[in-house]
Amino acid sequence: MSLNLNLIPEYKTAADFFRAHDNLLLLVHEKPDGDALGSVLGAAHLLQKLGKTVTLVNDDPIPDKFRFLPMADRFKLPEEVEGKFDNVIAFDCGDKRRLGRSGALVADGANLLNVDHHVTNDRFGTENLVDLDAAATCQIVFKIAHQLGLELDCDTATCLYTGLLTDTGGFRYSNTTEEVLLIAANLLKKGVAPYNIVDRVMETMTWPQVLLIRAALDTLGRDESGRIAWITITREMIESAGGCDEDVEGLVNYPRNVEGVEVGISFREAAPGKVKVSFRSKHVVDVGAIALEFGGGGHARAAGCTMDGDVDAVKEKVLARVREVTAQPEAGAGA
Ligand SMILES: [Mn+2]
Repeated sequence: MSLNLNLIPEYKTAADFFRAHDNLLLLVHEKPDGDALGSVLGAAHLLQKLGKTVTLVNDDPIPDKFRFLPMADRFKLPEEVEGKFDNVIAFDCGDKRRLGRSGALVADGANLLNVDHHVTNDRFGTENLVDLDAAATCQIVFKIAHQLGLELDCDTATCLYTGLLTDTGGFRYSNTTEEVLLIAANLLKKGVAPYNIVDRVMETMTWPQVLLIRAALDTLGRDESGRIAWITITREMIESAGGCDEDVEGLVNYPRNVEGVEVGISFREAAPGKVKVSFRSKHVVDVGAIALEFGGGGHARAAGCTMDGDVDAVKEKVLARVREVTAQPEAGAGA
């Protein structure tokens, strides 16, 4: 299969970094998702192939559904690692803060390569490969492998396929490009079992997750225009379902998917006085820009922020701003 990949010059920077350094610390954002884990583990396999030693660290335990990823058992908590690292690569992480406690393992003056696709990325690396055209950081890692001229084995391909799958919502979101599908097809050729992966990471739900869907849908609200809809998840709802914070992931798609809705929002009580707000939009509203105004970030169609205050106060503030933005003519009123 001929692959005509769009390789911006930073791919060479990244490939050179992979070749030049050893004893690397590999980091991703806290509460890692499929793309964060797929990209860092895919890169770990590539670096091992280059004969490098890697250390994988994250603030949070790896979610059960991602433990099948080859080398996922190598992750350590920052407390379990001694010393600081002079050579570091961060994946799928828009800014240094999102590295959490693990960020403290980066030595002063370290060589830090920042590999990401978030439009809000602040270029915190000493070298940066921020490819805004990439649907997933896994897509970027695939292209680094291509730049390095490395053949992918099935384990590496499985990691990269997982992130491509999750960050495109199962190849459904607007970031699903020709290049994404060409890369996915190439990964299948390496022996990836697509049904096994999608069943583990996207289809299978735990009982608490289903109970939380039921409870969350009970809170569904919509504004007068019908263009904004939301759900609310309280601590009490999560506890009585016997679930955890990750179980809430993806619920924001229910309000977003309602016919006529442009912006779907979920408000989750993260802790007393702290609310995690997730935004999804369909066609025109840049929710990444809205999230940024509230101290968060993300993409034009998917973004989030964490705000201080009780759920009702946060909801009022956020809805007022989203109403304003959604009512602007360029936000496609009547479209
Ligand atoms: Mn990503």
